[in-house]
Amino acid sequence: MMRETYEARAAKNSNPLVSDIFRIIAEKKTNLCVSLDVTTTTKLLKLADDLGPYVCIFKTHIDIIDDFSYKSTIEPLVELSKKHNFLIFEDRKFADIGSTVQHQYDSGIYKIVNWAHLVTVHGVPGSGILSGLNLAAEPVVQKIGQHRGALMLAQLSSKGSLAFGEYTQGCVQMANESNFVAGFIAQSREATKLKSESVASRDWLILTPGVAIGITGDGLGQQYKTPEMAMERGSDVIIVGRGIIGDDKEPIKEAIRYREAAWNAYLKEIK
Ligand code: BMP
Repeated sequence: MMRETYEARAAKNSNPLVSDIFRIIAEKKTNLCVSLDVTTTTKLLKLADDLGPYVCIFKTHIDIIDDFSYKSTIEPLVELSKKHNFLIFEDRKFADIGSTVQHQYDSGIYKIVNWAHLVTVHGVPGSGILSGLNLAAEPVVQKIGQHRGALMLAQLSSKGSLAFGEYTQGCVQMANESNFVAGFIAQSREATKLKSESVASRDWLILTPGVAIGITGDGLGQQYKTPEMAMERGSDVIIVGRGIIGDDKEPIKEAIRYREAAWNAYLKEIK
């Protein structure tokens, strides 16, 4: 499919966080997000420093870090995000009522809202989930002057996922009614278009996980497509975990390879 450049979309987008992301992608010439699914702070920070130049966004699952502490895990990660100009995306997959997610977002040991520019959100509970998250984000946005936003899980990459069809459409409807949503986790842009379009669709940011080269699955339901396939389906940013940081990989070499594959696929499609 043909697409506009990231620069053009950055200039037009009314959501400042989405504009920032498109700008970083264009400046660093990378539409790669690496999923830092590791269980120690040392590994997390080493990968963030080594791969920082090659990514626009790092995705974390902060609750799998064995030796987590705000001071030794988050503070250096935030410093690295400034050093290498990447954004941080905590893949928290919020899925509760508004009041509960508000506290899950701003309290506890992780205090996610303080440091994660993006978080993932399920549509299952209804739109109160977005209102609750937004309530937690408002004071932080005011205080530190950074933007915050949600990516709704419109589709998942895993086999047998129940997120398709009417459910996906419901998520898009919910997203349309909230300024807190920056875009979607999805396997195709097409799925994030409303069938009954009464309001003009926003220029959503689409991130696509389940991307790897030369492997189709992981034996636990993950289903992989190549960077080219994800980009052909209208993705803006590919998310790669084990394809780059897996035990048998050389992360820098792989990050360069995936970045090139996704960036070349984008170059082929621009108007
Ligand atoms: P990997 O590339 O190693 O399979 O990792 C994929 C990452 O993306 C994981 O962190 C997983 O939680 C996340 N993810 C996914 O795989 N599919 C989805 O639909 C949504 C996700 O967040």
